[in-house]
Amino acid sequence: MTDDPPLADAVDDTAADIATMEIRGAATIAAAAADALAAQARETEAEGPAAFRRAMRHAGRRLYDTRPTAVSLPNALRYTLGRMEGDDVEALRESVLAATTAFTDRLGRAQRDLGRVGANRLRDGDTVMTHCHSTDALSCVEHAVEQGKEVSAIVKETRPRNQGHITASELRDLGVDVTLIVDSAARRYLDEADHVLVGADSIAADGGVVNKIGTSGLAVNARERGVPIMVAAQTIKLHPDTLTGHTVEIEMRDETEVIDTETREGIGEVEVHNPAFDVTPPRYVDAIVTESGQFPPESIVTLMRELFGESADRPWEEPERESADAAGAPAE
Ligand code: RUB
Repeated sequence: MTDDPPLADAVDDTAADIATMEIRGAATIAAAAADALAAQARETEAEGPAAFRRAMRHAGRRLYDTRPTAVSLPNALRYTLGRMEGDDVEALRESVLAATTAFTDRLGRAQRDLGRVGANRLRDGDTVMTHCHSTDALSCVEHAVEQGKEVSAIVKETRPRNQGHITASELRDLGVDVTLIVDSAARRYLDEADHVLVGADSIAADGGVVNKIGTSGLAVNARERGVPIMVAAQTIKLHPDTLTGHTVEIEMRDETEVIDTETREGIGEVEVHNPAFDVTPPRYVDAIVTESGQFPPESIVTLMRELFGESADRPWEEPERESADAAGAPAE
């Protein structure tokens, strides 16, 4: 085994911030990963092209290992590391920097474009119910407001980490009237909502939507109440591995997010589970809004094939041949 090449501080810091959720939300995670890879490209003191590529792959693996559910992270790595090319270190460096810049621009553009599509679904005077904090979902409201529509929001607080507070604050900045509710009040307030509007961490090939825990229960209740469910998700949320039958790994987080140790000990011996995400089956979703237009969930697979083909590469992994060479294995 060889030692992995050193990582730029920005890579270690970003990975730690993603793991502890200082950096959170799928699109924000992707943008931070691209920035970290750019820092790695700038700072890598590789002597040759092979060493440079190894350093970039190591940075990719460090970032990849942080949170398993948000596919935007591996898709960001695919986009940037997949465009790494050149015969010398400087050419490789330039290619990564160009790719990270293009990726970040694309993220911003996609969010604005899907926001315009989502805004067209909202009418003047509508009320949306939100869950968690999604920059893609908020872009739809922002564009509706820009179109001169008055929009109100019922915001679920979203236990255990209360990302609804961030949503409430950002909606207030847009001038939207906000009513904050506890999660368990959602069904009661659905009668006052015209849309459920959520984001996504990953979208599976069958149109299943992986998003913050509680989204699926909200969607089932909304369907029962006749409230349409809109998912705002730029195409970086499409999970290419699901094309070949893989399932999306649901992240389980620390129990201390749910209950502090003292309170827990006061209760007695209990198990505490803290799944971060759940899967909403496609039959409960009315529309997935992307930068390429809106799709019924069942047809998202067409877009996924167009964008990723049939297979998803993993450019952060060591190619078998190269790692064997580096480990001193005899050449064939
Ligand atoms: C965030 C979450 C968001 C999606 C989409 O979960 O579920 O709805 O990530 O966000 P967490 P965006 O707080 O655990 O990261 O639209 O900003 O990509």
